Amino acid sequence: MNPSEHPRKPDGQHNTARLNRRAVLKAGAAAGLISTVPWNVQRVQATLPPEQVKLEDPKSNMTPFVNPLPNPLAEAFRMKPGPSGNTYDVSLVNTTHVFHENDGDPWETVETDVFAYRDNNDDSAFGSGTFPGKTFVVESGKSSRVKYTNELFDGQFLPIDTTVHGASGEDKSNPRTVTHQHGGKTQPPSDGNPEDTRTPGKPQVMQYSDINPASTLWYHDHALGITRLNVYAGLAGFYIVRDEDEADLNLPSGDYEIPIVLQDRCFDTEGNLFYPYEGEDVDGNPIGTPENPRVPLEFFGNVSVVNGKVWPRLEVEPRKYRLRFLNGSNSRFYNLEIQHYNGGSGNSPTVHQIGTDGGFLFDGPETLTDRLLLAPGERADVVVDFSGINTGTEFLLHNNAGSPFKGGNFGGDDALPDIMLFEVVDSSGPDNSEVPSTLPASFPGLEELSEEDAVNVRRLTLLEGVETIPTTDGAGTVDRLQPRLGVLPNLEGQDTLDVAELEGDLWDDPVTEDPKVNQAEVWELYNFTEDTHPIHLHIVQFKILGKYELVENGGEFALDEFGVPEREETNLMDTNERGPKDTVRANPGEVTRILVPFDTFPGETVWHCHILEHEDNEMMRPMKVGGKPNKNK
Ligand SMILES: [Cu+2]
Repeated sequence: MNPSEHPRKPDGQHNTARLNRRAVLKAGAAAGLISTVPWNVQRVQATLPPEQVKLEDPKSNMTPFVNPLPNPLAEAFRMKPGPSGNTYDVSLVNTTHVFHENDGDPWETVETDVFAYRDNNDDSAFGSGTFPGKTFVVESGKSSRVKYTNELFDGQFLPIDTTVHGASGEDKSNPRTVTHQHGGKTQPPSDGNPEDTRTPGKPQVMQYSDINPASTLWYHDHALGITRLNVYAGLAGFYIVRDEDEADLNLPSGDYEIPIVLQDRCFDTEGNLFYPYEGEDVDGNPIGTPENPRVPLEFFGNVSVVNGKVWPRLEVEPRKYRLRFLNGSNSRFYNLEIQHYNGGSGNSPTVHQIGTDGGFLFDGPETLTDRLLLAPGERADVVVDFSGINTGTEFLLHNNAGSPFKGGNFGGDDALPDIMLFEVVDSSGPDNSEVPSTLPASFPGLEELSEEDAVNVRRLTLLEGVETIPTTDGAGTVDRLQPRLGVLPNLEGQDTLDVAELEGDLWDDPVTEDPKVNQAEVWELYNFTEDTHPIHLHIVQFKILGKYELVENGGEFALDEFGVPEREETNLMDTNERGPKDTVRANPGEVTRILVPFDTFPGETVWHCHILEHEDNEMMRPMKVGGKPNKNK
């Protein structure tokens, strides 16, 4: 279908300009001319209204479950290396993306301003920038080099809060960017440090060692104070590592292996991406104006966008599929189940989880009897077996995680329940793939690594502080909540802990986490807030030791004779968390204990909450591997 036949409604100059641009792209691609088109003169100025109106009933404009789900591992969707085979040339660009297309809908074609990674080695229209970004597919052990050039000359169209760290009014016309390889054991200069940013016109070369084993990594923007906006606008994609152990497993492959990135978005009444300009003060009153935006505490969208498409649909044969789930949302958690749609009945597919963030499960495949819970940043590698299911049967990928997620709030009105649809179609041939009975050790030694191997225990805190910021008219000040990390102080001699006395540390405070390379440490994450926070450590893969409820005493947390918070004995971690991890859900009122082998590269990097609204407002700390001497316990 030619998009110009179905202009997005309402019609207007804005819309026409976009469609013209897309037509130019298509014509250029057909003529093989894309690489010679001077991109800087094709720019379409963002003409967003000063105050956007959020679309409250998106399903009335966009019929769900009609957009085919793209496969980010399809040949056209892969980032193309240059002639040497391991160098990539990528530009970060303003472009447009079709989120939804359906003849007869009030919005037949939703074509929207986005940020995208453009593949400069791909002359096809597909190379001009996709949402999500094209997929890197690399072999473990072979290093690669990526040049990322910021070409976001049209600026940022989403509301910037200039009161959070790193952000300024300059980001509107000259948005900073830096690309982080999430989950990679990466040399810190190429890790994507939030302060190592580039402005439009500037390139940044990243050297990836790619020593990770077969795993579902991803890449996304990480610019200090505007990460949530850059990622929301489109700067995220898959980074798939392959190895021989994985190839020997005979897992579903080709068309039957599909990475799936779950994101939630809002649109405005014109079809633009909508991101709120309002946050709230400590009393819950809205703060922020279109001219002086304030970051929300979290962002939750009312539209499910999967692999860049609104409420998509995937036709599946009655056979096994390998689905690599990534929660790429800003704040939303997903608790997923594949359930019969529209009152259907009969067999349901079996779901076998084989991998976590950084590789295969330690204990072999696990057949899930419960839902699959994923926090922002987490991945799950699963084999879904649709065999024996009748043609025509439809299944909904259903979510029941509340927002904000507090560890156990399921099934409320604040979930985004509908994610995507599976429809079983006729088989095209036999399924020779397998669910393996055992899985290779992704990181030999990680499973066996024990607490006794650790040189120390760091006791770290997750807190809610209060910060004072200027009112939007500049005439006064207002207090708002600020999520923070910190170090648990020495509390020896106290019986209880009054959380209000803890202040935590800010991004600019001196480094306190200073592990040494090739030493293991236990990190205890004490979550004294009311929400679950996904804590992400850069450049490592760790294992979770356990999650334990903290003992409360008269409304305060009880301390033992050494001043350490007391914990219950029951380990609350899930069995499918036993695998290589780089992001862990730290639940409220619990201590989450992880064992981190810093068998990585020395240098300065970061750890943070992967709720992007938290990360952008101080819930992030520097970490220096191999820096200051360790104080052994
Ligand atoms: Cu958080």
